[in-house]
Amino acid sequence: MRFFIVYDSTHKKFKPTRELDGTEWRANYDIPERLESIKETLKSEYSNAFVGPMEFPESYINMTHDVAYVEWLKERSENLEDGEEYFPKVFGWYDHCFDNGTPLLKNIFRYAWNAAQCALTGAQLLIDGADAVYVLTRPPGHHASATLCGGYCYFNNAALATEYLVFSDNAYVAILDLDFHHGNGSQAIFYERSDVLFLSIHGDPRYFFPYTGYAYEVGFGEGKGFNHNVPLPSGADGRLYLKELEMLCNTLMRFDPDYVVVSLGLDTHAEDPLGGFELTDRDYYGIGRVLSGLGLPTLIVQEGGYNPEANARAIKEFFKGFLK
Ligand code: Q9C
Ligand code: ZN
Repeated sequence: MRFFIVYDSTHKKFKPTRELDGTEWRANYDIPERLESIKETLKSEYSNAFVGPMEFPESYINMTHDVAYVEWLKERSENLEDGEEYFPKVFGWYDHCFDNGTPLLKNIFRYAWNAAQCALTGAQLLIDGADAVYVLTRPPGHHASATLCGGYCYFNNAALATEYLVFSDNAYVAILDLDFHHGNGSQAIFYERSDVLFLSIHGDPRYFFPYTGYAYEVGFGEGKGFNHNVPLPSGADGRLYLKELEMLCNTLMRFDPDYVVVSLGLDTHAEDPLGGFELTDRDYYGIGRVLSGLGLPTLIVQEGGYNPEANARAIKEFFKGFLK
């Protein structure tokens, strides 16, 4: 098995401190430790698999994101003071953001682009013949659409990697989004496409952020039938989750993709402070087994997961199963 882990320590300098939840300020959960704990665990078992990111032309961002959005992010990014946190205004798309939980900090453009380049590196490694690549990066990406940031996401890392595979390798790609939250950005980006299949399991949109991901969202036009949402109730456990995952994987195999891009959130863990599922460490072993059973070149992109200790245990089990 040719397996790589793409990691870059730049993310440690990105330290958002708070977010607005309704009218209440609370701690921002996208902290460096949530990734560092994963890195430490994987370093002890797979240190030879670690590689750094390659460099790509900045224009590649526009495979997925609108020029005006990128310019806005860059302008804000350059003009903020050190330590200043700007909360985009969400009224009337005055800013390019859909929630109050996604602060802009000085150099946010650089941090977001760095994460995206890690994902593009993963895609390039797959094109070069790797069997699997894990992109261990933050900020996450799956809530970001062509024109909006939100849900801690600025550039859609998984979508950029997907576009890169499509354009560079003429590929058909299936995106399997396993973060607790619905990947509204990824869904929006590929909603009218039939060359990219989007599949997602997530918390019930009636109660959980980002309040989308109903089963009736099935794609549009060319893309009709190429979008599958599986919302699960609060308290969903590993048994239910794995059953639904296996069914979704049958749909995936019928699509017959060249590559699979997994948006892997570990916020499905019972001990996660944001997610509402009840998965245990051992369930991630099962998820790893199911994904390796697909037998396809796989890019695993890190998304959410906000309990550093639980993240480390979950990822260890995941790769025990996946690389078995
Ligand atoms: N005021 C990911 O797991 N925060 N993002 C809502 C709104 C939602 C999670 C706060 C958390 C987003 C990638
Ligand atoms: Zn999430």
